[in-house]
Amino acid sequence: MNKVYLSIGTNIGDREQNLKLALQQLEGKTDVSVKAISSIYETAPVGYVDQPAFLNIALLIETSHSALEMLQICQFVENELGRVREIRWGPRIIDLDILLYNNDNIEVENLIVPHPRMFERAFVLVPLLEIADGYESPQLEMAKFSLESMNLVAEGITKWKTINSADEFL
Ligand code: A4P
Ligand code: MG
Repeated sequence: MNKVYLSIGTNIGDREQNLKLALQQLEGKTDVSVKAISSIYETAPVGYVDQPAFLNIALLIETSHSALEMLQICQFVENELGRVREIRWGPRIIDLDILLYNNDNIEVENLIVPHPRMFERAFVLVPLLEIADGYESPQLEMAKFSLESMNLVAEGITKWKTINSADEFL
């Protein structure tokens, strides 16, 4: 089985409901099993700052799908939730990004793993490290190291809701 960490973000509409719908869609896919879900964090927008605050979570998934198949699944879920791509880094109903796929380094035309911007983003690292399954991988070590140098108050990261399990959340 492959271990995949995903990051999910939303800042339009009923944000908590968007997260739930995304999770339900993922759970409904064959061979996708959600093993851990982080708390929900409210986070200040990064990149394009003139937009509402986000809710962000991280998930740990076990799957037999390849990384490219997981990307297709993520994009399918984004489309199902009605995502329209307008401004890069702009407001979105839902964004599903692959953070890590096992310990692999992948660089193909439409997929880069580890996610190229994850190590500089507290809104990714805080939820990820909450559910990180040990620090045996160099990538998680790197995530931990990167987060240590960040000021979470300055980065605008606050815990919005504690989530203990996917079952409880859905
Ligand atoms: N792509 C390449 N690598 C990956 C990967 N590891 N996972 C490609 C997912 N997709 C990957 O993504 C553009 C292309 O990236 C895809 O076609 C895919 O083939 P997109 O989702 O269509 O467009 P985007 O969301 O505008 O780009 P991206 O790269 O997902 O944006 P970012 O960099 O993730 O930024 N601030 C807060 N607080 N919270 C957020 O969640 N999110 C963003 C999005 C900006 N600011 C934010 C947040
Ligand atoms: Mg994306």
